[in-house]
Amino acid sequence: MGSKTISGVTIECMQGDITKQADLDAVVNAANAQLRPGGGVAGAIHRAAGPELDELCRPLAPIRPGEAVITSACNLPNKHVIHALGPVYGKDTPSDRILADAYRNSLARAEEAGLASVGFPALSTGVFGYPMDEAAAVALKTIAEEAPKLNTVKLVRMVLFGTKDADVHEKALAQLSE
Ligand code: AR6
Repeated sequence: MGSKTISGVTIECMQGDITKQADLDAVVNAANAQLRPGGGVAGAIHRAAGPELDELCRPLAPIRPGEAVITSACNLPNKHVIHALGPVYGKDTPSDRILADAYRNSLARAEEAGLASVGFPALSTGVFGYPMDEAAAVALKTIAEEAPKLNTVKLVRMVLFGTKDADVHEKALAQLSE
Protein backbone atom coordinates (compact mmCIF):
# COMPACT_ATOMS: atom_id res chain seq x y z
CA MET A 1 0.00 0.00 0.00
CA GLY A 2 1.25 3.50 -0.88
CA SER A 3 0.59 6.45 1.40
CA LYS A 4 1.50 10.13 1.61
CA THR A 5 0.39 12.96 3.89
CA ILE A 6 -0.29 16.36 2.34
CA SER A 7 -1.41 19.30 4.53
CA GLY A 8 -2.46 16.87 7.26
CA VAL A 9 -4.52 14.68 4.89
CA THR A 10 -3.30 11.11 4.44
CA ILE A 11 -3.75 9.83 0.89
CA GLU A 12 -3.56 6.04 0.45
CA CYS A 13 -3.69 3.68 -2.52
CA MET A 14 -4.51 0.02 -2.00
CA GLN A 15 -5.83 -3.03 -3.80
CA GLY A 16 -9.26 -4.05 -2.49
CA ASP A 17 -13.04 -3.99 -2.72
CA ILE A 18 -14.80 -0.65 -2.19
CA THR A 19 -17.72 -2.42 -0.46
CA LYS A 20 -15.43 -3.81 2.28
CA GLN A 21 -13.87 -0.63 3.73
CA ALA A 22 -15.40 -0.84 7.22
CA ASP A 23 -13.02 1.73 8.74
CA LEU A 24 -14.11 4.57 6.40
CA ASP A 25 -16.93 7.04 7.09
CA ALA A 26 -17.96 7.06 3.43
CA VAL A 27 -17.30 5.26 0.18
CA VAL A 28 -17.81 6.79 -3.25
CA ASN A 29 -20.00 5.08 -5.82
CA ALA A 30 -19.07 5.21 -9.52
CA ALA A 31 -22.67 6.08 -10.28
CA ASN A 32 -24.79 6.49 -13.41
CA ALA A 33 -26.85 9.64 -14.00
CA GLN A 34 -30.04 7.97 -12.76
CA LEU A 35 -28.31 6.69 -9.59
CA ARG A 36 -29.61 3.19 -10.36
CA PRO A 37 -27.79 -0.04 -9.38
CA GLY A 38 -26.18 -0.85 -12.79
CA GLY A 39 -22.96 -2.89 -13.03
CA GLY A 40 -19.38 -2.55 -11.74
CA VAL A 41 -18.97 -0.52 -8.55
CA ALA A 42 -22.59 0.70 -8.61
CA GLY A 43 -23.91 -2.86 -8.80
CA ALA A 44 -21.62 -4.02 -5.98
CA ILE A 45 -22.47 -1.05 -3.74
CA HIS A 46 -26.24 -1.41 -4.23
CA ARG A 47 -26.06 -5.19 -3.66
CA ALA A 48 -24.14 -4.75 -0.41
CA ALA A 49 -26.25 -1.79 0.76
CA GLY A 50 -29.61 -3.43 0.06
CA PRO A 51 -32.73 -2.19 -1.78
CA GLU A 52 -33.25 0.78 0.52
CA LEU A 53 -30.30 2.56 -1.11
CA ASP A 54 -32.13 2.64 -4.44
CA GLU A 55 -35.12 4.23 -2.69
CA LEU A 56 -32.91 6.91 -1.11
CA CYS A 57 -31.29 7.67 -4.48
CA ARG A 58 -34.45 8.14 -6.55
CA PRO A 59 -35.37 11.66 -5.38
CA LEU A 60 -31.77 12.85 -5.93
CA ALA A 61 -31.55 11.75 -9.60
CA PRO A 62 -30.62 12.64 -12.25
CA ILE A 63 -27.16 14.10 -11.70
CA ARG A 64 -24.81 15.52 -14.33
CA PRO A 65 -21.24 14.45 -15.15
CA GLY A 66 -18.91 15.79 -12.44
CA GLU A 67 -21.64 16.05 -9.80
CA ALA A 68 -21.90 14.11 -6.53
CA VAL A 69 -24.70 13.53 -3.99
CA ILE A 70 -24.64 11.88 -0.57
CA THR A 71 -26.94 9.32 1.08
CA SER A 72 -26.87 7.00 4.05
CA ALA A 73 -24.93 3.76 3.43
CA CYS A 74 -27.79 1.46 4.52
CA ASN A 75 -26.30 -2.03 5.08
CA LEU A 76 -22.77 -1.14 4.00
CA PRO A 77 -20.27 -0.93 6.87
CA ASN A 78 -19.93 2.86 6.38
CA LYS A 79 -22.04 5.85 7.44
CA HIS A 80 -22.55 7.30 3.96
CA VAL A 81 -22.31 6.66 0.25
CA ILE A 82 -21.29 9.54 -2.00
CA HIS A 83 -22.61 8.95 -5.53
CA ALA A 84 -20.37 10.57 -8.14
CA LEU A 85 -20.90 10.63 -11.91
CA GLY A 86 -17.60 10.55 -13.81
CA PRO A 87 -17.31 11.40 -17.50
CA VAL A 88 -17.74 8.90 -20.32
CA TYR A 89 -14.20 9.14 -21.70
CA GLY A 90 -14.05 11.26 -24.87
CA LYS A 91 -17.82 11.88 -24.87
CA ASP A 92 -18.27 14.08 -21.80
CA THR A 93 -15.57 16.67 -22.47
CA PRO A 94 -13.17 17.97 -21.34
CA SER A 95 -13.00 14.56 -19.66
CA ASP A 96 -10.07 15.45 -17.39
CA ARG A 97 -11.86 18.48 -15.96
CA ILE A 98 -15.11 16.60 -15.43
CA LEU A 99 -13.26 13.73 -13.74
CA ALA A 100 -11.52 16.23 -11.43
CA ASP A 101 -14.94 17.80 -10.68
CA ALA A 102 -16.30 14.38 -9.66
CA TYR A 103 -13.47 13.96 -7.11
CA ARG A 104 -13.73 17.57 -5.89
CA ASN A 105 -17.51 17.46 -5.49
CA SER A 106 -17.32 14.11 -3.66
CA LEU A 107 -14.85 15.61 -1.18
CA ALA A 108 -17.13 18.65 -0.80
CA ARG A 109 -20.07 16.38 0.12
CA ALA A 110 -17.85 14.61 2.69
CA GLU A 111 -16.81 17.93 4.24
CA GLU A 112 -20.42 19.18 4.41
CA ALA A 113 -21.30 16.01 6.33
CA GLY A 114 -18.31 16.49 8.64
CA LEU A 115 -16.72 13.16 7.66
CA ALA A 116 -13.13 12.22 8.49
CA SER A 117 -12.44 9.47 5.93
CA VAL A 118 -13.50 8.69 2.35
CA GLY A 119 -12.73 5.86 -0.07
CA PHE A 120 -12.83 6.20 -3.85
CA PRO A 121 -12.86 3.58 -6.61
CA ALA A 122 -11.14 4.62 -9.85
CA LEU A 123 -14.08 6.65 -11.21
CA SER A 124 -14.76 6.30 -14.97
CA THR A 125 -12.10 3.60 -15.55
CA GLY A 126 -14.55 0.72 -16.13
CA VAL A 127 -17.65 1.00 -18.32
CA PHE A 128 -16.88 4.69 -18.97
CA GLY A 129 -13.56 3.83 -20.65
CA TYR A 130 -11.11 6.27 -19.06
CA PRO A 131 -7.52 4.95 -19.45
CA MET A 132 -6.28 3.87 -15.99
CA ASP A 133 -2.96 5.75 -16.03
CA GLU A 134 -4.53 9.05 -17.14
CA ALA A 135 -7.38 8.67 -14.64
CA ALA A 136 -4.92 7.91 -11.81
CA ALA A 137 -2.97 11.09 -12.54
CA VAL A 138 -6.14 13.22 -12.51
CA ALA A 139 -7.50 11.56 -9.36
CA LEU A 140 -4.36 11.93 -7.25
CA LYS A 141 -3.53 15.44 -8.49
CA THR A 142 -7.06 16.58 -7.65
CA ILE A 143 -7.07 15.01 -4.18
CA ALA A 144 -3.65 16.57 -3.47
CA GLU A 145 -4.86 19.99 -4.67
CA GLU A 146 -7.92 19.79 -2.44
CA ALA A 147 -6.03 18.55 0.64
CA PRO A 148 -5.03 22.02 1.96
CA LYS A 149 -8.71 23.14 1.80
CA LEU A 150 -10.10 20.16 3.74
CA ASN A 151 -11.10 20.66 7.38
CA THR A 152 -12.85 17.48 8.48
CA VAL A 153 -11.50 14.93 5.97
CA LYS A 154 -8.18 13.50 7.19
CA LEU A 155 -7.96 10.26 5.18
CA VAL A 156 -8.63 9.68 1.48
CA ARG A 157 -8.16 6.12 0.24
CA MET A 158 -8.13 5.02 -3.40
CA VAL A 159 -9.39 1.42 -3.47
CA LEU A 160 -8.39 -0.33 -6.68
CA PHE A 161 -9.86 -3.62 -7.78
CA GLY A 162 -6.74 -5.02 -9.49
CA THR A 163 -3.14 -5.18 -8.28
CA LYS A 164 -1.96 -3.58 -11.54
CA ASP A 165 -4.44 -0.74 -11.09
CA ALA A 166 -3.17 -0.28 -7.52
CA ASP A 167 0.44 -0.12 -8.84
CA VAL A 168 -0.51 2.57 -11.36
CA HIS A 169 -2.12 4.65 -8.59
CA GLU A 170 0.78 4.14 -6.19
CA LYS A 171 3.17 5.44 -8.87
CA ALA A 172 0.96 8.50 -9.47
CA LEU A 173 0.86 9.08 -5.68
CA ALA A 174 4.65 8.81 -5.43
CA GLN A 175 5.00 11.50 -8.09
CA LEU A 176 3.05 14.08 -6.08
CA SER A 177 5.12 16.63 -4.21
CA GLU A 178 4.44 16.76 -0.47
N1 AR6 B 1 -14.26 -2.26 -5.67
C1 AR6 B 1 -13.33 -1.44 -6.19
N2 AR6 B 1 -13.24 -1.20 -7.52
C2 AR6 B 1 -14.12 -1.83 -8.33
C3 AR6 B 1 -15.13 -2.69 -7.84
C4 AR6 B 1 -15.17 -2.91 -6.43
N3 AR6 B 1 -16.08 -3.72 -5.86
N4 AR6 B 1 -15.86 -3.16 -8.90
C5 AR6 B 1 -15.32 -2.61 -10.01
N5 AR6 B 1 -14.26 -1.81 -9.68
P1 AR6 B 1 -17.20 1.07 -13.16
P2 AR6 B 1 -17.36 3.77 -14.38
C6 AR6 B 1 -13.39 -0.98 -10.55
O1 AR6 B 1 -17.52 0.44 -14.48
O2 AR6 B 1 -16.31 3.47 -15.38
C7 AR6 B 1 -21.86 1.24 -13.94
O3 AR6 B 1 -22.59 0.23 -14.56
C8 AR6 B 1 -13.39 -1.30 -12.00
O4 AR6 B 1 -12.43 -2.32 -12.28
O5 AR6 B 1 -17.90 0.57 -11.95
O6 AR6 B 1 -17.34 5.09 -13.67
C9 AR6 B 1 -22.69 2.44 -13.56
O7 AR6 B 1 -24.05 2.11 -13.46
C10 AR6 B 1 -12.97 0.03 -12.61
O8 AR6 B 1 -11.55 0.19 -12.58
O9 AR6 B 1 -17.44 2.68 -13.19
C11 AR6 B 1 -22.43 3.44 -14.65
O10 AR6 B 1 -23.34 3.34 -15.71
C12 AR6 B 1 -13.57 1.07 -11.66
O11 AR6 B 1 -13.90 0.35 -10.48
C13 AR6 B 1 -21.06 3.08 -15.15
O12 AR6 B 1 -20.87 1.72 -14.83
C14 AR6 B 1 -14.81 1.79 -12.19
O13 AR6 B 1 -15.61 0.91 -12.94
C15 AR6 B 1 -19.96 3.88 -14.49
O14 AR6 B 1 -18.74 3.59 -15.13
